[in-house]
Amino acid sequence: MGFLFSKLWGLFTNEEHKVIIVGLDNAGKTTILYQFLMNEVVHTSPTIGSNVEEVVWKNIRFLMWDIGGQESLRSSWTTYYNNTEFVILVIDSTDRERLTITKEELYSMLPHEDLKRAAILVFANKQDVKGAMTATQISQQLNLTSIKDHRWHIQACCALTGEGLYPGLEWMATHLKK
Ligand code: G3D
Ligand code: MG
Repeated sequence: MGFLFSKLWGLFTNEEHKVIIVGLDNAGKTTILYQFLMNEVVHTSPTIGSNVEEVVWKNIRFLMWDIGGQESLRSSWTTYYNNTEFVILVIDSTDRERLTITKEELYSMLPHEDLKRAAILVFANKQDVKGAMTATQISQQLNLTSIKDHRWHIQACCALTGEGLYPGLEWMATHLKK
């Protein structure tokens, strides 16, 4: 009964699905968020604090939080976790040196109580840059196949052109919390 009610309630209210966009500074988080909003490249400056925008796609409403990625801000990520349905982890595929930091951040997030039911979408961004790591290489480095308690998916993309971003959204649309 409670389940049916919440289902119906969701239909009537056209509920929002909460998404947090995380990743190191300079990965392309803000560029991705604004691509979703207006399909054009915007000039970003390093995010201080967070940006939040509603992205509507195929009648699904996503509330997307773009959280600043500088080291000093990463400890505050947890304050955004509550009710999160999707974590979008954005990776600068040219940044080989800091991939291990991303890995540490990822594995410290996953066990968090508020993210227990969240699905993880990894964007292997900046694929337009020559020599960028492929999604497969990043997947191996991050050892994604070891993640058994969260649904996850990795998608190669280029935030500047938007290529790959909508296939990512498509995956999210098929993995909404039931
Ligand atoms: P952040 O919000 O994760 O910190 P930004 O990252 O969205 O601010 O992007 C950081 C820089 O990377 C920006 O460059 C942005 O234009 C660039 N960028 C984002 N996505 C891509 C991509 O797919 N390909 C390439 N080549 N660059 C990308 P600037 O020069 O404005 O700092
Ligand atoms: Mg930013």
